[in-house]
Amino acid sequence: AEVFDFAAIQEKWLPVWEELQPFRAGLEGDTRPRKYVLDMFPYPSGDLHMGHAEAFGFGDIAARYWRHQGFDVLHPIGWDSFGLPAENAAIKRGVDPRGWTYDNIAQQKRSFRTYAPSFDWSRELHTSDPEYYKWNQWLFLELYKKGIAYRKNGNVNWCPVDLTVLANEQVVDGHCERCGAEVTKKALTQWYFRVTDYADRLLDDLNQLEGRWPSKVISMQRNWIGRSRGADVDFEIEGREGVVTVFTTRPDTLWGATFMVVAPDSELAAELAAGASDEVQSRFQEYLGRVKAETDIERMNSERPKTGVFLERYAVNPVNGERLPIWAADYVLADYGHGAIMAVPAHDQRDLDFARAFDLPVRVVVDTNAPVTGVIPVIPLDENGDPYLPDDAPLSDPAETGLALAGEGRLMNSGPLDGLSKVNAITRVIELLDAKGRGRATKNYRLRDWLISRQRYWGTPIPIIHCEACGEVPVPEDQLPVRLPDAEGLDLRPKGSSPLGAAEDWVNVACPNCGEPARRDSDTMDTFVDSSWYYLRYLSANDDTQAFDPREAEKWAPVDQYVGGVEHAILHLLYSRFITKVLFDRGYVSFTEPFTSLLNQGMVLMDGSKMSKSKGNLVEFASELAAHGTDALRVTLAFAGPPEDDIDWADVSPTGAAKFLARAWRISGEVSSSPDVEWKTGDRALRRITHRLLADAAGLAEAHKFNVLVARLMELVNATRKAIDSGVGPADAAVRESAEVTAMMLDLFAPYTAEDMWARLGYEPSVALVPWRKADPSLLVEESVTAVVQVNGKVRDRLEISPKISAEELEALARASDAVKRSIGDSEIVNVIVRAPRLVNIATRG
Ligand code: ANZ
Ligand code: ZN
Repeated sequence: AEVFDFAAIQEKWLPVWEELQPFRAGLEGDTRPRKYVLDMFPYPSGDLHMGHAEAFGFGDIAARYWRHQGFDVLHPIGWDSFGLPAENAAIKRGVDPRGWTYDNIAQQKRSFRTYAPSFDWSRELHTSDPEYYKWNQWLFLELYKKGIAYRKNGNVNWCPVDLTVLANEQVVDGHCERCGAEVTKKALTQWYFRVTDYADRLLDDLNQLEGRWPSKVISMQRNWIGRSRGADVDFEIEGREGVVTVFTTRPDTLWGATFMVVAPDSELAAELAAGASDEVQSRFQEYLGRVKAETDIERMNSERPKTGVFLERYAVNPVNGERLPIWAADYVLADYGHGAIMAVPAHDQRDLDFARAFDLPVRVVVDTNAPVTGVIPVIPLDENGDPYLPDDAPLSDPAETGLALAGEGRLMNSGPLDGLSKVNAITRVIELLDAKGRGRATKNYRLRDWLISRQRYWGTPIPIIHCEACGEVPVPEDQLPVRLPDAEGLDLRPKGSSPLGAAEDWVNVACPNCGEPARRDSDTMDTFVDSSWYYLRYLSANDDTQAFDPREAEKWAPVDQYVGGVEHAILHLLYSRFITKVLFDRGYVSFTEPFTSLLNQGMVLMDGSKMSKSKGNLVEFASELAAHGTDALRVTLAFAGPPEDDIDWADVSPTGAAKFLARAWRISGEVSSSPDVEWKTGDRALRRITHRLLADAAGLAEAHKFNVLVARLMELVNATRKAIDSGVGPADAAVRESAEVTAMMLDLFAPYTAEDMWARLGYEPSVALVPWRKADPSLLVEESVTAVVQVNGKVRDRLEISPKISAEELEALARASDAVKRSIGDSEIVNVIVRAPRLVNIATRG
């Protein structure tokens, strides 16, 4: 047989594509409808890895598919090239972070060139270019003008080893995500973006994304924003002017409050302690010292034994005048709600644990055994979250059982609320408090403002000048960009203040306002700022007059299909959504969500675990690419399973993929009819298979069932092979038709092979621009048969297939079925019996 030499084919077509530039988008006069397909841009740490191969492979399938469907597809590429790894490499190896970064970009570009995603290279961007970060600074100033960017002194997560501020999500179980050191708190003046002002919109607009984003990502965003509804209630403190406000989600339990707890690290605690006895004061100071070393995560851990200090002061319950002792305890956080709570031990587990530890009273005010009917029917849940039917058993006593009565019920021991259901009692008590001016309905969020300043070198300088007389002065727009000074001569080692502060020539400037000596802000921006709006910069990547052209945004944005890892499920997506809303409010864009549809690819694993150098199980992209070539690698990744699932490299077969490609390619060389054959003279059985695939392929591609599409292409190639060998022969029109359709569809997964097939079939490049063929309905009515797929004897799926299907094809289709995969789960396949075309039985173990 003819030798399929993937390397020769790659070498042949790369220069042709580079000459043709078939993937330039938005050319003048192009009237096609538009699609914007975007992959999360890579970070240039070393060469591309298998994760990139997978993600960019999927993104490219989408981009190529839409092009075949007649769209002008924008599929750009750039680099997220600021950030800590460059700086750490610089510190470790004494190299220049700039040089390190751009060398890596060059390496990744070389790999991309061979891997051949259909990028529009004319829009390439790097966030570390002054041409990019100039607009990052512009964006900062836009936010600053609106009061959305502001500076405040706060306690920040601090890594004592990396000597840097960490965002909440970089703290994993109280430890630094990067180095594993225990995270502490440090008081620093920092820049923030007021993302909390957008909390409601960030939450409510998630509804628009339902069904288009993975539901897991949507719920992670919801939890991160963490809205709770409840009430603020004002308490007076004996011997003190003014009120202390607490946030509660259960104002209905106000009559059950038996003490108050304040966060030890709040101003209120310090003030109250200052008025207490010397002994309490010193106990409080000692306790505060311990609490400061704790992380929020530890403090929120409900399993920890409760600790606290009684402050010898009393609050007054606004509804019944009762005196409530005030304690300082670490389970109340300073920066959630108001940093103080009313404790209702009978109905809140943390309060109950505390009350039992310090022998404080417990008063039941909700009869959780009373049936609740009424406007909203409520089914009570037991401690496992299962519904149970209330019985007549007496109420258990939380003080004795240690179990708070958190469920639904009717109010008791609560004056005017007695007998009401929880829901109605909440409404009623808020009315009562409102009338007295002692409380009001309110909402609270877990979301915090976005801390954007970093005391590091390799990032966008913050465009602010600090002047003794004028205060914070924004750098005038015509002086942007504020360029990053050379790293040479600067000590980049982390020390808690920015290395830029030592760049004397750079940091000392005249105040733009009064002309007196002033200093530049020496912090740089979190790189999540860079990536929050890059999708817009691609639209005007070469425009040096504006960040992006709103008219281009109108044409292309929002992104139709975004592809990237689930590790960005929270922050990158949240911040992009936030910045998009800010730009919407400022009139720069006409949409409020940046990414219409999102695909999270799974991970590439090895023997079931994450690949890493240290484990010695790293599958290198470069060596796989060299060994199997672009197309076999891409087909392997697409065929391995649904794109959302993890791929275990130990279970896949690039050699199998290469054999399939060779089979398809050989057919294109055997076709002996000319391009002007009449399709309708072709063999009907083969044409049926071709047209059934044409009928299904669009649906499969749009539902991201790429693995099934590949399996169907394999079926078509095998059927064509059989037709050639079994008398239909290579001159039959159906053989040409099948080969052409194969080339067109193979372009999604194997662009080189597809292009070469296309040329062998007598056409000009590029197959990437060939319009999608339409299925002929008269060929779709066919005697198909139903194959039954069983797993361990149980029917799991039924497949409509050709009666002529081969055993291997049937087995491949059966293994690609979602239902079958689900039922196999993690178990090992020990035997597969195939009786084509009727039955596949898969036996598993474990
Ligand atoms: C009284 C009460 C009674 C509460 C009851 C709950 C159950 P989420 O849902 O997370 O928003 N809380 C308020 N501020 C706090 C803080 N700074 N640190 C720790 N806990 C705080 O939780 C709201 C509830 O958490 C509030 O409602 C308050 O306790 C507590 F049967 O008030 B609750
Ligand atoms: Zn000044």
